[in-house]
Amino acid sequence: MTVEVLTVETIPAYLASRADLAGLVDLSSVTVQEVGDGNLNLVFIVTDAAGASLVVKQSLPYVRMVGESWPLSQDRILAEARGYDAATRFSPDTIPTYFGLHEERRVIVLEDLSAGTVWRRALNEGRISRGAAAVIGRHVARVAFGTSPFGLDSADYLRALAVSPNPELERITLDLVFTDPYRDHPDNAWNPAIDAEVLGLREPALLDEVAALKLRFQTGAEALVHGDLHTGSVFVPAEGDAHAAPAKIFDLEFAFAGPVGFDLGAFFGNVLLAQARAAVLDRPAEFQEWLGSLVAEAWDAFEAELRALWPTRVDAAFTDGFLEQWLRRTWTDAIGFGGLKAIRRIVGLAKASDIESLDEAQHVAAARWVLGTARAIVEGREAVADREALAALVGSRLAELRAGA
Ligand code: SR1
Ligand code: MG
Repeated sequence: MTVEVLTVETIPAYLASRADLAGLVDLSSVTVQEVGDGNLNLVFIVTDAAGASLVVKQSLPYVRMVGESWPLSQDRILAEARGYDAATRFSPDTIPTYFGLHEERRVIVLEDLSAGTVWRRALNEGRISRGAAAVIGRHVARVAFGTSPFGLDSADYLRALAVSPNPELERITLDLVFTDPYRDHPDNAWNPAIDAEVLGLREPALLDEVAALKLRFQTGAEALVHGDLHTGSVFVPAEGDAHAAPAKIFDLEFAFAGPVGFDLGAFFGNVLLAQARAAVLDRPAEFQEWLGSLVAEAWDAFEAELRALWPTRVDAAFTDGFLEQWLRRTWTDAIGFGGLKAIRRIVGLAKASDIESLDEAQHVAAARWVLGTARAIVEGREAVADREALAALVGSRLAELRAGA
């Protein structure tokens, strides 16, 4: 089914037809801007003369970054709505206020957070955002617990699984993260100076690990996960705004029933990109040290929240000893997925501005470093037992990058 696409001109009449939204903005004085700068959707910010505002998001019948030649069902907004429903229930303070789904128009309406900054941009500018990584950890733990067999009885978990398909977007992730960077594909592109590193990604030792992680992604339906939790899916406060929440997570259209480590990994992989950028730009030591603390901050918050929720689990057969096993497994998954999430942003479609906006010499050095470091993490992840071991691995490689810069 394809529904009529909204425009800046049609938004006021559309909102006027939504009695459930009456009073959120004064429709007699609104201005509308289309601000979607992501890869997939339309995003409108609607602001009235008094400054009240909201966001209207509609899925397009194709992939925005490519165009109508890549059709994509507008049903993905239903997956995003399920993601917001779950997050609203289990972690309302880590997402924008969600005003609900209008299924017939494939539209969701959200609190406008645009007074803040997308975290990737803040990182690119060298800004420190304290507490944001902990928000990610807490959010992942709460939604994971609430939507998994830890928080749901078995029948509810199975029912939730049955109504949580997101096959088209899962397919995009399977292709872009787990498949295309490791073979010839027309959407791949890289600077020829890193040919050797890119072609090295096709060595069997790595391909075997990519395969294991791909199967884990496809079959590890532990909980409803965000599915695309990179630093472009997080708002942090504008510089100097001491009153705003430390971070809010948005863009849940890739939500699916998957392994909990996938969301943490998405964040970890993007921290790696930010670290490479900061090193080649010789950012101040305080900023680089803070970047080096983000994985631990997110993981510690995740673990603490999970441990706090554990006594409320619905099934005592999940023993305390099993929790230790599960946390270890989730850590290993997370760093593996993180490595692959970093690699895809260097080689495949949909690259990251952290690396793309560098000048050529810096770009080459950073991209080469990301590939080598990500590969070492993926291949060695069983031995990278905890956040200290990961920090040591990344830290020693960063020292080499800085020495060569
Ligand atoms: C075709 S969509 C490309 C990418 O944009 C999203 O942010 C996801 O990361 C996806 O892989
Ligand atoms: Mg997105």
